[in-house]
Amino acid sequence: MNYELPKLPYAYDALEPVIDARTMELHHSKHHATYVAKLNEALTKEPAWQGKPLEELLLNLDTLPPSIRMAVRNHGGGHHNHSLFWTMMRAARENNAPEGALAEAITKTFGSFDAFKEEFTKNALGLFGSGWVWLVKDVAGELKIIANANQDSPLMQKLVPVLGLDVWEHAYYLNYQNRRADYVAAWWSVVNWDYDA
Ligand code: MN3
Repeated sequence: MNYELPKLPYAYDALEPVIDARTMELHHSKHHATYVAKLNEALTKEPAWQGKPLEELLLNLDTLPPSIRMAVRNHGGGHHNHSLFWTMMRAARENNAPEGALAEAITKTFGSFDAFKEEFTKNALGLFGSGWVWLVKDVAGELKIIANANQDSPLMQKLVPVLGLDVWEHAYYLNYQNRRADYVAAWWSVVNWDYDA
């Protein structure tokens, strides 16, 4: 069984003007599709590992055969990260903020929603090169913010992704060029806080 590129839960232009349709189309149909294709290609070398849930591979990266370990890390991580990313966004809303238990946990952990956004943004702007910033839950259920290089998945650190932001240039360069700060600031309005981690 091969992994498949998931359909977006909305149209390519649904996140405009925060993320433009062309960026979404390239990001999904080229970048994400390539991670899926390369993951499938790599796994043909180790048929015993084909068809397993991707989460299982990422959680147990160290136990994979060396012949596929790096491909699963990069392309499997890329496939999993992007699959989450699409569902963690929705059409822009004003005053977009979490509610309920997640809102309470964020306030308890970071002091306030604004303080959380500030800390998350600091990580996004401070990440050198390509990678992702994540709000995650650890094994004790505590929230924290991490910045991972490349396509490393929080699952590799036994952390549960709650919210992720792709800060690779391909995620924003067409619209924002080098202005990563503007991309991050605008992105808060398209976060899907109803995503269920
Ligand atoms: Mn990407």
